[in-house]
Amino acid sequence: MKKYFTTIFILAVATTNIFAQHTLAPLPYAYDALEPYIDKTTMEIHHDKHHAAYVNNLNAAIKGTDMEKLSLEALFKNISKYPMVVRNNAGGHWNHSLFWQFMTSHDKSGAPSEKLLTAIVKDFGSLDKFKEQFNDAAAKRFGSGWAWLIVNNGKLSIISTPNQDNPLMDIAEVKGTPVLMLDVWEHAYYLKYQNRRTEYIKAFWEVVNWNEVSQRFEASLK
Ligand code: MN3
Repeated sequence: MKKYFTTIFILAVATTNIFAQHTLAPLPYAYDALEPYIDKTTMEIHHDKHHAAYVNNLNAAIKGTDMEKLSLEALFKNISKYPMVVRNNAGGHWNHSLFWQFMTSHDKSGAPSEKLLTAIVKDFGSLDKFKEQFNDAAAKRFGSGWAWLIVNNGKLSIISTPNQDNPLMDIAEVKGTPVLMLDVWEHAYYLKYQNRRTEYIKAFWEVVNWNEVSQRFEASLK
């Protein structure tokens, strides 16, 4: 009997690998960990429905094609050559997987490392001025998209992208390694903040995982 179940299990795993190259990882914290700044229901729907849909749609779009063998990063390098459904859903999957890492509960938010803070002061004048510029990019992104803090040759800059585009894609106006990002799609904030995107952006700073941001910035310098 045990052998029978083992066989079923192996078959199930094998089938999953063939038909679902990309998988949805669980959130790195509880759904309510970002309360009251970002509410539990929003996190449940955002991760379990929206992010899951990007993964499922991506897997369906690449099934049986050469794209199935490529990593998301490899797809992004030539994303202009692939169908729009792949650009949107590969971007959606990669962006959200990273976005979750940049948040944590308010009590664990911490502060930028000394190295990161020095770079922020050098490139933006001060931490407050950096936040102002990031908030501006997030608020002014028309429709759906993302605001990003990226690093390129040690220099920090702020950009925004439409839809699920990201600064790794060949179509990006400005490319770089993301060290912080914010989802400004309405699905990220509408339940709690409705049309008040600026309130959501302000709340985001209360749950930024500065340890993660600092680590990614310092790793980008190596
Ligand atoms: Mn989203």
